[in-house]
Amino acid sequence: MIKENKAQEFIQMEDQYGAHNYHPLPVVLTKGEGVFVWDVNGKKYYDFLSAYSAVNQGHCHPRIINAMTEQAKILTLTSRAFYNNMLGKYEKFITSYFGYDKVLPINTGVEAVETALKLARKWAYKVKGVPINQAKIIFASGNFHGRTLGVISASVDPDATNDFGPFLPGIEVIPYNDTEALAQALKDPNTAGFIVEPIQGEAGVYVPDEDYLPKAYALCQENNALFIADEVQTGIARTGRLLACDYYDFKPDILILGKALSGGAMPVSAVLADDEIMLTIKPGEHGSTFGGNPLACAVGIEALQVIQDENLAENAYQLGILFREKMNELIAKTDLVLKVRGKGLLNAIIINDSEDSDTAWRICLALRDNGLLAKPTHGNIIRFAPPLVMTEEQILDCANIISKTILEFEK
Ligand code: IF1
Repeated sequence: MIKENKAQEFIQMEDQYGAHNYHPLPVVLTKGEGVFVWDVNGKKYYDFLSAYSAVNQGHCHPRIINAMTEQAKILTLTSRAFYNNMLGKYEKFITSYFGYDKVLPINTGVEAVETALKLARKWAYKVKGVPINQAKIIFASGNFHGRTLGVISASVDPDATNDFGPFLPGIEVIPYNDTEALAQALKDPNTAGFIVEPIQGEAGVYVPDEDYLPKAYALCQENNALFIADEVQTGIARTGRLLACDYYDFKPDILILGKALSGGAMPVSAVLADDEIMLTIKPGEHGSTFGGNPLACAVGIEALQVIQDENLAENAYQLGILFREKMNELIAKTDLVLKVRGKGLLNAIIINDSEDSDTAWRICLALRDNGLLAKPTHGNIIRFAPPLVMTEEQILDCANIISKTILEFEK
Protein backbone atom coordinates (compact mmCIF):
# COMPACT_ATOMS: atom_id res chain seq x y z
CA MET A 1 0.00 0.00 0.00
CA ILE A 2 1.50 3.39 -1.04
CA LYS A 3 1.75 5.63 2.03
CA GLU A 4 -0.17 8.86 1.47
CA ASN A 5 2.19 11.86 1.27
CA LYS A 6 0.61 14.36 3.66
CA ALA A 7 3.16 17.04 2.84
CA GLN A 8 1.34 18.40 -0.21
CA GLU A 9 -1.68 19.74 1.67
CA PHE A 10 0.60 21.78 3.99
CA ILE A 11 2.67 23.09 1.09
CA GLN A 12 -0.47 24.11 -0.80
CA MET A 13 -1.85 25.96 2.25
CA GLU A 14 1.36 27.98 2.58
CA ASP A 15 1.29 28.69 -1.13
CA GLN A 16 -2.31 29.92 -1.05
CA TYR A 17 -2.36 31.86 2.22
CA GLY A 18 1.29 32.85 2.83
CA ALA A 19 3.58 35.45 1.29
CA HIS A 20 5.96 33.92 -1.21
CA ASN A 21 9.11 35.34 0.38
CA TYR A 22 10.81 31.96 0.70
CA HIS A 23 11.51 28.94 -1.50
CA PRO A 24 11.72 26.15 1.10
CA LEU A 25 13.02 22.68 0.43
CA PRO A 26 9.89 20.49 -0.12
CA VAL A 27 9.70 18.82 3.32
CA VAL A 28 7.08 19.55 5.99
CA LEU A 29 8.38 19.25 9.54
CA THR A 30 6.23 18.52 12.54
CA LYS A 31 8.63 17.60 15.39
CA GLY A 32 12.16 18.37 16.54
CA GLU A 33 14.26 16.72 19.24
CA GLY A 34 18.02 17.22 19.64
CA VAL A 35 19.73 16.74 16.28
CA PHE A 36 16.63 15.20 14.68
CA VAL A 37 13.46 16.48 13.01
CA TRP A 38 10.51 14.49 11.71
CA ASP A 39 8.21 15.29 8.77
CA VAL A 40 4.43 14.87 8.60
CA ASN A 41 4.89 11.43 7.07
CA GLY A 42 6.88 10.28 10.09
CA LYS A 43 10.25 10.31 8.27
CA LYS A 44 13.23 11.19 10.52
CA TYR A 45 16.07 13.48 9.44
CA TYR A 46 19.31 14.88 10.76
CA ASP A 47 18.85 18.67 10.87
CA PHE A 48 22.01 20.06 9.21
CA LEU A 49 20.83 23.66 9.15
CA SER A 50 19.76 24.19 12.80
CA ALA A 51 17.37 26.97 11.75
CA TYR A 52 20.45 28.90 10.57
CA SER A 53 22.31 28.30 13.87
CA ALA A 54 19.39 29.10 16.18
CA VAL A 55 19.06 25.59 17.65
CA ASN A 56 22.72 25.11 18.62
CA GLN A 57 21.53 23.42 21.84
CA GLY A 58 19.41 20.99 19.80
CA HIS A 59 15.68 21.11 19.07
CA CYS A 60 13.39 21.54 22.10
CA HIS A 61 16.19 21.17 24.66
CA PRO A 62 14.33 19.94 27.80
CA ARG A 63 16.02 22.43 30.14
CA ILE A 64 15.21 25.38 27.86
CA ILE A 65 11.63 24.26 27.27
CA ASN A 66 11.17 23.72 31.00
CA ALA A 67 12.51 27.20 31.79
CA MET A 68 10.15 28.60 29.17
CA THR A 69 7.03 26.76 30.32
CA GLU A 70 7.65 27.51 34.01
CA GLN A 71 8.11 31.25 33.35
CA ALA A 72 5.20 31.29 30.90
CA LYS A 73 2.86 30.24 33.73
CA ILE A 74 3.94 33.23 35.86
CA LEU A 75 4.75 36.33 33.77
CA THR A 76 5.61 36.66 30.07
CA LEU A 77 5.67 40.42 29.41
CA THR A 78 5.55 43.67 31.39
CA SER A 79 7.00 46.07 28.77
CA ARG A 80 9.78 48.33 30.05
CA ALA A 81 7.26 50.80 31.43
CA PHE A 82 7.77 48.93 34.70
CA TYR A 83 10.55 46.90 36.29
CA ASN A 84 10.24 43.14 36.69
CA ASN A 85 12.08 40.50 38.71
CA MET A 86 13.70 38.73 35.74
CA LEU A 87 15.42 41.45 33.67
CA GLY A 88 18.09 42.53 36.14
CA LYS A 89 18.94 38.90 36.88
CA TYR A 90 19.33 38.18 33.14
CA GLU A 91 21.35 41.37 32.53
CA LYS A 92 23.73 40.49 35.38
CA PHE A 93 24.06 36.93 34.07
CA ILE A 94 24.70 37.75 30.39
CA THR A 95 27.08 40.70 30.99
CA SER A 96 29.18 38.51 33.29
CA TYR A 97 28.98 35.59 30.83
CA PHE A 98 30.41 37.66 27.94
CA GLY A 99 32.47 40.20 29.94
CA TYR A 100 30.76 43.53 29.23
CA ASP A 101 29.46 46.31 31.48
CA LYS A 102 25.97 46.38 30.00
CA VAL A 103 23.45 44.72 27.67
CA LEU A 104 20.60 46.17 25.65
CA PRO A 105 18.06 43.31 25.27
CA ILE A 106 16.05 43.12 22.05
CA ASN A 107 14.32 40.41 20.00
CA THR A 108 15.50 39.49 16.51
CA GLY A 109 19.01 39.52 15.13
CA VAL A 110 18.37 42.40 12.78
CA GLU A 111 16.89 44.48 15.57
CA ALA A 112 20.12 43.91 17.49
CA VAL A 113 22.16 44.96 14.45
CA GLU A 114 20.05 48.11 14.01
CA THR A 115 20.49 48.83 17.73
CA ALA A 116 24.26 48.46 17.39
CA LEU A 117 24.31 50.86 14.42
CA LYS A 118 22.27 53.45 16.33
CA LEU A 119 24.57 53.03 19.35
CA ALA A 120 27.66 53.52 17.17
CA ARG A 121 26.22 56.69 15.66
CA LYS A 122 25.19 58.02 19.08
CA TRP A 123 28.70 57.33 20.43
CA ALA A 124 30.23 59.05 17.37
CA TYR A 125 28.28 62.25 18.05
CA LYS A 126 28.38 62.25 21.87
CA VAL A 127 31.88 60.89 22.53
CA LYS A 128 34.00 61.03 19.36
CA GLY A 129 32.64 64.45 18.37
CA VAL A 130 31.61 63.66 14.81
CA PRO A 131 29.50 66.52 13.37
CA ILE A 132 25.78 65.73 13.68
CA ASN A 133 24.33 63.57 10.87
CA GLN A 134 27.82 63.06 9.37
CA ALA A 135 28.60 59.67 10.99
CA LYS A 136 29.74 56.91 8.64
CA ILE A 137 29.66 53.17 9.29
CA ILE A 138 31.85 50.77 7.30
CA PHE A 139 30.41 47.40 6.19
CA ALA A 140 32.05 44.45 4.44
CA SER A 141 30.90 43.47 0.97
CA GLY A 142 29.02 40.15 0.94
CA ASN A 143 27.56 40.93 4.35
CA PHE A 144 24.28 39.63 5.68
CA HIS A 145 22.91 41.46 8.71
CA GLY A 146 19.16 40.96 8.23
CA ARG A 147 16.28 42.29 6.16
CA THR A 148 15.43 45.82 7.39
CA LEU A 149 15.86 48.87 5.15
CA GLY A 150 18.77 50.00 7.32
CA VAL A 151 20.94 46.93 6.91
CA ILE A 152 20.02 46.12 3.30
CA SER A 153 21.34 49.61 2.55
CA ALA A 154 24.78 48.01 2.99
CA SER A 155 23.99 44.86 1.01
CA VAL A 156 25.51 44.11 -2.38
CA ASP A 157 23.04 41.27 -3.04
CA PRO A 158 20.49 42.34 -5.72
CA ASP A 159 17.89 39.96 -4.25
CA ALA A 160 18.17 41.85 -0.95
CA THR A 161 18.10 45.36 -2.46
CA ASN A 162 16.26 45.41 -5.80
CA ASP A 163 13.13 47.62 -5.68
CA PHE A 164 13.56 48.41 -1.97
CA GLY A 165 15.31 51.82 -2.34
CA PRO A 166 16.03 54.53 -1.44
CA PHE A 167 18.68 53.48 1.05
CA LEU A 168 20.22 54.74 4.29
CA PRO A 169 23.09 57.27 3.89
CA GLY A 170 26.29 57.17 5.96
CA ILE A 171 27.35 53.72 4.77
CA GLU A 172 30.58 52.67 3.07
CA VAL A 173 31.03 49.11 1.80
CA ILE A 174 34.55 47.73 1.45
CA PRO A 175 35.82 44.28 0.39
CA TYR A 176 35.70 41.58 3.11
CA ASN A 177 39.02 40.21 4.34
CA ASP A 178 40.89 43.32 3.13
CA THR A 179 42.66 45.34 5.85
CA GLU A 180 44.17 47.76 3.31
CA ALA A 181 40.67 48.80 2.22
CA LEU A 182 39.65 49.14 5.88
CA ALA A 183 42.68 51.26 6.71
CA GLN A 184 41.77 53.56 3.82
CA ALA A 185 38.11 53.85 4.83
CA LEU A 186 39.03 54.52 8.48
CA LYS A 187 40.94 57.67 7.44
CA ASP A 188 37.57 59.42 7.30
CA PRO A 189 37.39 61.16 10.71
CA ASN A 190 33.60 60.85 10.66
CA THR A 191 33.79 57.06 10.94
CA ALA A 192 31.69 55.72 13.83
CA GLY A 193 32.63 52.10 13.37
CA PHE A 194 33.17 48.96 11.30
CA ILE A 195 30.61 46.16 11.48
CA VAL A 196 31.66 42.68 10.37
CA GLU A 197 30.68 39.00 10.61
CA PRO A 198 33.72 37.02 11.88
CA ILE A 199 32.74 34.41 9.27
CA GLN A 200 30.32 35.46 6.53
CA GLY A 201 27.52 32.89 6.79
CA GLU A 202 25.18 33.79 3.97
CA ALA A 203 28.06 34.63 1.65
CA GLY A 204 28.85 30.92 1.81
CA VAL A 205 30.73 30.38 5.11
CA TYR A 206 33.53 32.65 3.98
CA VAL A 207 36.36 32.28 6.55
CA PRO A 208 38.73 35.27 6.39
CA ASP A 209 42.54 35.09 6.72
CA GLU A 210 43.70 34.26 10.25
CA ASP A 211 45.08 37.78 10.82
CA TYR A 212 42.13 39.67 9.34
CA LEU A 213 39.99 40.21 12.44
CA PRO A 214 42.79 41.14 14.87
CA LYS A 215 44.28 43.52 12.29
CA ALA A 216 40.85 45.05 11.64
CA TYR A 217 40.33 45.51 15.36
CA ALA A 218 43.74 47.18 15.76
CA LEU A 219 43.00 49.52 12.84
CA CYS A 220 39.69 50.54 14.43
CA GLN A 221 41.46 51.21 17.74
CA GLU A 222 44.14 53.31 16.00
CA ASN A 223 41.45 55.39 14.29
CA ASN A 224 39.12 55.80 17.29
CA ALA A 225 36.36 53.83 15.53
CA LEU A 226 34.23 51.04 17.03
CA PHE A 227 34.76 47.39 16.07
CA ILE A 228 31.26 45.91 15.91
CA ALA A 229 31.02 42.09 15.72
CA ASP A 230 27.85 40.59 14.29
CA GLU A 231 27.94 37.16 15.98
CA VAL A 232 24.25 36.45 15.43
CA GLN A 233 25.18 33.35 13.43
CA THR A 234 28.80 32.66 14.48
CA GLY A 235 28.24 33.21 18.20
CA ILE A 236 27.05 30.96 21.04
CA ALA A 237 29.62 28.18 20.42
CA ARG A 238 28.81 27.60 16.72
CA THR A 239 32.42 27.99 15.45
CA GLY A 240 34.14 26.04 18.22
CA ARG A 241 34.57 28.90 20.68
CA LEU A 242 31.90 30.76 22.66
CA LEU A 243 32.35 33.58 20.13
CA ALA A 244 34.16 33.41 16.79
CA CYS A 245 36.13 36.44 18.02
CA ASP A 246 37.38 34.29 20.94
CA TYR A 247 39.91 32.71 18.57
CA TYR A 248 41.74 36.04 19.00
CA ASP A 249 42.76 38.15 21.95
CA PHE A 250 40.59 41.19 21.39
CA LYS A 251 37.10 42.03 22.62
CA PRO A 252 34.69 43.69 20.16
CA ASP A 253 33.59 47.18 21.24
CA ILE A 254 30.02 46.20 20.44
CA LEU A 255 28.90 42.54 20.39
CA ILE A 256 25.69 41.50 18.61
CA LEU A 257 24.01 38.19 19.52
CA GLY A 258 20.77 36.47 18.49
CA LYS A 259 19.43 33.10 17.27
CA ALA A 260 20.87 30.50 19.71
CA LEU A 261 20.63 33.01 22.58
CA SER A 262 17.25 31.32 23.03
CA GLY A 263 18.15 27.85 21.72
CA GLY A 264 15.52 28.44 19.04
CA ALA A 265 12.63 28.65 21.52
CA MET A 266 11.70 32.28 20.74
CA PRO A 267 13.33 35.46 19.39
CA VAL A 268 15.96 36.68 21.86
CA SER A 269 18.78 38.99 20.82
CA ALA A 270 21.17 41.32 22.57
CA VAL A 271 23.74 44.07 22.14
CA LEU A 272 26.61 44.18 24.65
CA ALA A 273 29.02 47.06 25.22
CA ASP A 274 30.88 48.84 28.00
CA ASP A 275 29.55 51.96 29.72
CA GLU A 276 31.29 54.61 27.57
CA ILE A 277 29.33 53.33 24.57
CA MET A 278 26.16 51.91 26.10
CA LEU A 279 25.36 54.92 28.32
CA THR A 280 25.26 57.30 25.33
CA ILE A 281 21.66 56.11 24.80
CA LYS A 282 19.40 57.82 27.35
CA PRO A 283 15.91 56.86 28.59
CA GLY A 284 13.34 57.07 25.84
CA GLU A 285 15.89 57.05 22.98
CA HIS A 286 15.56 53.40 22.01
CA GLY A 287 13.47 50.38 22.94
CA SER A 288 11.03 47.63 21.97
CA THR A 289 7.79 46.24 23.38
CA PHE A 290 9.20 42.75 23.88
CA GLY A 291 12.84 43.68 24.49
CA GLY A 292 14.02 41.99 27.68
CA ASN A 293 10.69 40.37 28.47
CA PRO A 294 10.63 37.99 31.47
CA LEU A 295 10.04 34.95 29.27
CA ALA A 296 13.06 35.81 27.09
CA CYS A 297 15.14 36.36 30.23
CA ALA A 298 14.30 32.94 31.65
CA VAL A 299 14.96 31.27 28.29
CA GLY A 300 18.19 33.22 27.66
CA ILE A 301 19.75 32.31 31.01
CA GLU A 302 18.99 28.60 30.54
CA ALA A 303 20.09 28.57 26.89
CA LEU A 304 23.49 30.03 27.82
CA GLN A 305 23.81 27.77 30.86
CA VAL A 306 23.26 24.71 28.64
CA ILE A 307 26.02 25.87 26.26
CA GLN A 308 28.42 25.99 29.23
CA ASP A 309 27.23 22.86 31.10
CA GLU A 310 27.32 20.67 28.00
CA ASN A 311 30.66 22.11 26.81
CA LEU A 312 29.16 22.69 23.37
CA ALA A 313 31.91 25.00 22.06
CA GLU A 314 34.57 22.29 22.59
CA ASN A 315 32.25 19.68 21.11
CA ALA A 316 31.72 21.87 18.03
CA TYR A 317 35.48 22.41 17.77
CA GLN A 318 36.37 18.72 17.87
CA LEU A 319 33.49 17.47 15.69
CA GLY A 320 34.20 20.24 13.17
CA ILE A 321 37.73 18.94 12.66
CA LEU A 322 36.41 15.40 12.19
CA PHE A 323 33.67 16.54 9.80
CA ARG A 324 36.05 18.53 7.57
CA GLU A 325 38.45 15.54 7.51
CA LYS A 326 35.62 13.35 6.23
CA MET A 327 34.59 15.96 3.64
CA ASN A 328 38.19 16.16 2.41
CA GLU A 329 38.24 12.36 2.06
CA LEU A 330 35.08 12.72 -0.07
CA ILE A 331 36.62 15.51 -2.16
CA ALA A 332 39.52 13.16 -3.01
CA LYS A 333 36.99 10.72 -4.53
CA THR A 334 34.81 13.06 -6.61
CA ASP A 335 35.07 16.11 -8.85
CA LEU A 336 31.56 17.21 -7.84
CA VAL A 337 32.82 18.92 -4.65
CA LEU A 338 35.64 21.48 -4.92
CA LYS A 339 36.35 22.25 -1.25
CA VAL A 340 35.05 22.34 2.30
CA ARG A 341 35.51 25.37 4.57
CA GLY A 342 34.42 26.48 7.98
CA LYS A 343 35.19 26.50 11.70
CA GLY A 344 33.63 24.37 14.40
CA LEU A 345 30.24 23.19 13.16
CA LEU A 346 29.70 26.07 10.72
CA ASN A 347 30.85 24.55 7.45
CA ALA A 348 30.02 24.54 3.75
CA ILE A 349 30.99 22.57 0.65
CA ILE A 350 31.50 24.25 -2.72
CA ILE A 351 29.83 22.30 -5.53
CA ASN A 352 31.67 22.12 -8.84
CA ASP A 353 29.05 23.94 -10.89
CA SER A 354 28.07 27.52 -11.72
CA GLU A 355 26.34 29.73 -9.13
CA ASP A 356 23.16 29.75 -11.18
CA SER A 357 23.03 25.97 -11.61
CA ASP A 358 20.50 23.94 -9.63
CA THR A 359 23.01 21.18 -8.85
CA ALA A 360 23.38 22.14 -5.17
CA TRP A 361 19.60 22.31 -4.83
CA ARG A 362 19.18 18.84 -6.39
CA ILE A 363 21.91 17.48 -4.11
CA CYS A 364 19.94 18.85 -1.14
CA LEU A 365 16.84 17.05 -2.43
CA ALA A 366 18.85 13.82 -2.59
CA LEU A 367 20.23 14.46 0.91
CA ARG A 368 16.64 14.91 2.10
CA ASP A 369 15.69 11.54 0.59
CA ASN A 370 18.68 10.04 2.44
CA GLY A 371 17.58 11.51 5.77
CA LEU A 372 19.63 14.70 6.10
CA LEU A 373 18.30 18.28 5.71
CA ALA A 374 20.49 21.07 4.38
CA LYS A 375 19.99 23.95 1.96
CA PRO A 376 22.24 25.85 -0.45
CA THR A 377 23.24 29.38 0.60
CA HIS A 378 24.17 30.70 -2.85
CA GLY A 379 23.67 28.55 -5.94
CA ASN A 380 26.66 26.24 -5.64
CA ILE A 381 27.41 26.32 -1.90
CA ILE A 382 25.74 23.99 0.63
CA ARG A 383 25.96 25.06 4.27
CA PHE A 384 26.28 22.30 6.89
CA ALA A 385 25.42 23.49 10.40
CA PRO A 386 24.01 20.76 12.67
CA PRO A 387 23.05 21.33 16.32
CA LEU A 388 26.17 21.39 18.53
CA VAL A 389 24.87 18.50 20.65
CA MET A 390 25.91 16.05 17.91
CA THR A 391 27.90 12.99 19.04
CA GLU A 392 30.96 11.67 17.19
CA GLU A 393 28.95 8.67 16.04
CA GLN A 394 26.21 10.93 14.64
CA ILE A 395 28.61 13.26 12.81
CA LEU A 396 30.28 10.22 11.21
CA ASP A 397 26.86 8.89 10.25
CA CYS A 398 26.03 12.25 8.64
CA ALA A 399 29.38 12.41 6.83
CA ASN A 400 28.58 8.97 5.43
CA ILE A 401 25.13 10.10 4.28
CA ILE A 402 26.65 13.16 2.56
CA SER A 403 29.43 11.10 0.94
CA LYS A 404 27.06 8.35 -0.23
CA THR A 405 24.66 10.96 -1.67
CA ILE A 406 27.40 12.86 -3.51
CA LEU A 407 29.10 9.72 -4.89
CA GLU A 408 25.78 8.37 -6.17
CA PHE A 409 24.66 11.75 -7.56
CA GLU A 410 24.29 12.11 -11.31
CA LYS A 411 24.86 15.72 -12.29
C1 IF1 B 1 16.42 34.84 6.44
C2 IF1 B 1 20.62 34.19 5.76
C3 IF1 B 1 21.78 33.07 7.58
C4 IF1 B 1 22.53 36.67 10.31
C5 IF1 B 1 23.54 37.57 10.75
C6 IF1 B 1 21.91 39.12 11.47
C7 IF1 B 1 20.88 38.28 11.06
C8 IF1 B 1 21.18 37.04 10.47
C9 IF1 B 1 25.00 37.21 10.61
C10 IF1 B 1 19.43 38.74 11.25
C11 IF1 B 1 20.08 36.16 10.04
C12 IF1 B 1 19.12 34.36 8.91
C13 IF1 B 1 17.97 35.16 8.36
C14 IF1 B 1 17.18 34.18 7.57
C15 IF1 B 1 18.16 33.16 7.03
C16 IF1 B 1 19.39 33.31 7.87
C17 IF1 B 1 20.62 33.55 7.10
F1 IF1 B 1 20.65 33.16 4.93
F2 IF1 B 1 19.57 34.94 5.60
F3 IF1 B 1 21.73 34.92 5.68
F4 IF1 B 1 21.81 32.55 8.73
F5 IF1 B 1 22.85 33.14 6.92
N1 IF1 B 1 23.20 38.77 11.31
N2 IF1 B 1 20.27 35.15 9.30
O1 IF1 B 1 22.87 35.47 9.75
O2 IF1 B 1 18.83 37.97 12.26
O3 IF1 B 1 16.65 39.17 12.12
O4 IF1 B 1 16.87 36.93 11.07
O5 IF1 B 1 16.92 37.13 13.56
O6 IF1 B 1 16.27 36.07 6.45
O7 IF1 B 1 16.02 34.09 5.56
P1 IF1 B 1 17.22 37.80 12.23
